[in-house]
Amino acid sequence: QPIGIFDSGVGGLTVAKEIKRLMPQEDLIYFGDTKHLPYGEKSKEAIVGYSLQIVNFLLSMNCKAIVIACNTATANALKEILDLVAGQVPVFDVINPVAEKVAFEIHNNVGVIATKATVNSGLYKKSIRKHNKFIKVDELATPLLVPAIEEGFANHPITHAIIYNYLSNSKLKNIETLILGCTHYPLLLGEIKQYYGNRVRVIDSPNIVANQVKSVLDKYQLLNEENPDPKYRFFLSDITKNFERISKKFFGNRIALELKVL
Ligand code: DGN
Repeated sequence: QPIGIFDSGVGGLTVAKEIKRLMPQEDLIYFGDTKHLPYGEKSKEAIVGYSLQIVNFLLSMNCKAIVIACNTATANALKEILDLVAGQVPVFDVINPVAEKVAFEIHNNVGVIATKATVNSGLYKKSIRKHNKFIKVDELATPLLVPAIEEGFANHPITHAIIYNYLSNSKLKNIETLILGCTHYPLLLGEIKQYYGNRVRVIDSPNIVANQVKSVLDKYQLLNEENPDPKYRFFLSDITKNFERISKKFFGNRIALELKVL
């Protein structure tokens, strides 16, 4: 049985890639809702509606676990997704495991950059401070980054200028740790690290999430023991050139893009 992973577009591939690296025997089904992206600008109702349709699809494909590889969907639809799944399979999100780790391991000022819908939910701050009241958390919406990445502008002077503009915002002035609160942003990791040098620690969210998936699946004996030829299927609600390019870069040429309009 495959692990089901979804995002609004290419961002969740950063999580899928880390899942593949840590669990190379697993079959994966990825759903990118390219027709409805960016989620970051949508209402909660719309994000819940899209997310539930995708989760139903992944369950119908017999997935043994669901990974919400999108912060915006986590921040707006996690509760509704958990209600829908009703314990049939484990559900993983990209905010809670990161918030927990930061709350226990970091003792300085933390910044979060994310989409508007994630920042408006305040979920990072709430989840971190639930575990550790003493951490100062500042969140900044950085909405231009997702469209820039989806348009193929990672590592390009345009994104460079946007990053510099956002990161010099006074809200992030005194941070020592930065959470990339959107699964698209690790695609800009090099440029973000270049801006900060060694001053700020950037959290590796895909690694934290993939480790949690691995340890829970292991605990429930749901990991594949022997699967020398794992299958990777990618369903998109709209097939885009950028998705094709990035997914090939991450997963090699053995991938098939399939159109699935929900
Ligand atoms: N990748 C999504 C996230 O982690 O929030 C957001 C992408 C979007 O649609 N704005």
